[in-house]
Amino acid sequence: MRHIHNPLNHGGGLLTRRRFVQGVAVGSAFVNDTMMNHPMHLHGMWSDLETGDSNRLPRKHTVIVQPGSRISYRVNVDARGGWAYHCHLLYHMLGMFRTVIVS
Ligand SMILES: [Cu+2]
Repeated sequence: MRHIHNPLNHGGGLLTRRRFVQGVAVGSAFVNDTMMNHPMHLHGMWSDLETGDSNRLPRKHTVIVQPGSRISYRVNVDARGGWAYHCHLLYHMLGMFRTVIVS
């Protein structure tokens, strides 16, 4: 599982960014090259799924990333503070838990 242009790199590798600026939207994507679902939860802010139709952007707290898929989304960074960002599978939390700081 890889996270592109995002503070969470799910499954190892470099942490590419962990600080957001309030009012600046962030677009990113997950690429799931594992064999399981990863329900990714960013606390404090919504994630709008990019479906290719600008009139249809499902607003999610948890983005479910299917095996072998790529999913992109946008976060309107509208809440200052420190937020958890993690996979909801308990046994993934230890290695796949990050903090996002919005300032
Ligand atoms: Cu996971």
